[in-house]
Amino acid sequence: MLNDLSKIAKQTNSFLKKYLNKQKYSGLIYPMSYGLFPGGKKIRSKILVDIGKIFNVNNEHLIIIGAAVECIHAYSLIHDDLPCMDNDLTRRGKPSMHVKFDEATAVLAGNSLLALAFEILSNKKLKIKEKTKNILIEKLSKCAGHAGIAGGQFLDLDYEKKNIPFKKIIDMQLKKTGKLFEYCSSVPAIIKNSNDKKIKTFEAIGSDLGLLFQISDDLIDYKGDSKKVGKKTKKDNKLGKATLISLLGYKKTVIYSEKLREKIQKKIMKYGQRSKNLSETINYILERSK
Ligand code: GRG
Repeated sequence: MLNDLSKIAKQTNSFLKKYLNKQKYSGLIYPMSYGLFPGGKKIRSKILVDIGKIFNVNNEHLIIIGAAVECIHAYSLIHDDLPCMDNDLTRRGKPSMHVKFDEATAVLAGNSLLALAFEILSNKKLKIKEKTKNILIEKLSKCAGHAGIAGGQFLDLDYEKKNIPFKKIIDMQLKKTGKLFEYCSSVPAIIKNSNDKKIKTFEAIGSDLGLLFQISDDLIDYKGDSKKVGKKTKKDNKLGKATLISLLGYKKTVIYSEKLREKIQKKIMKYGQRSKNLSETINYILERSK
């Protein structure tokens, strides 16, 4: 298990619990909590914190931004499981949101988590410069929308049971999964007011990390240890999903993922000891699929 992943997960959950407790009561608070807790690994927050270490960013800020990202991520999983999307009955080791409640509740709790993410980012608890905050809010909106996660999911569904070429599969995965990783990887550079070149460098590292994570997720689905991931596996093949495995086969996909890992490790090597945690996270992402 990765060094401080569970510590980051605890800090993120603790922030989110306190934040939800302070909300005015509504019938959606319970379903929203169901979608957030105990929650998943918090790998996106971990990447924020790891890269925050390279830039020496205040951890408290990163936990709050990570909490916002985790709300969007939780939302995407709730909608991903809906019958009109991937129709999954289990998530994070328990019944999916629409199974536990109903479809309308899953749609509305998901939407509420998306809104909550932006409420958290714009809240005064996040004590960073207003100008930086605006940049972070604008960037996260773009990552979540049609050019990001929602657009990627649209392609994922559109590509089912079709022969999709390599470039299009990668583009879809970079949107569906890569965009949130890209976001998390660039936040520390943005907070430190780095130049565009540096921000772009870390966005590219994030895209690669997201792609690596998605490929690893696909490999796990292919190998099929459902206990390990808390959701049904061997689903991609049944649904006719366009993945690197469906295009290249299992072995070639493993080779591709190993090369991608090497590429990212090389890129971060120059940060020396400060990138040690990130380097461990990169290895963890791929080791999970073995
Ligand atoms: C606009 C946010 C938004 C969503 C609407 C439904 C949808 C469009 C997008 C779904 C995108 C999706 C499900 C991508 C898959 C990403 C992925 C590999 C998820 C698994 O992430 P983990 O393993 O999950 O980090 P845990 O449970 O650990 O948090």
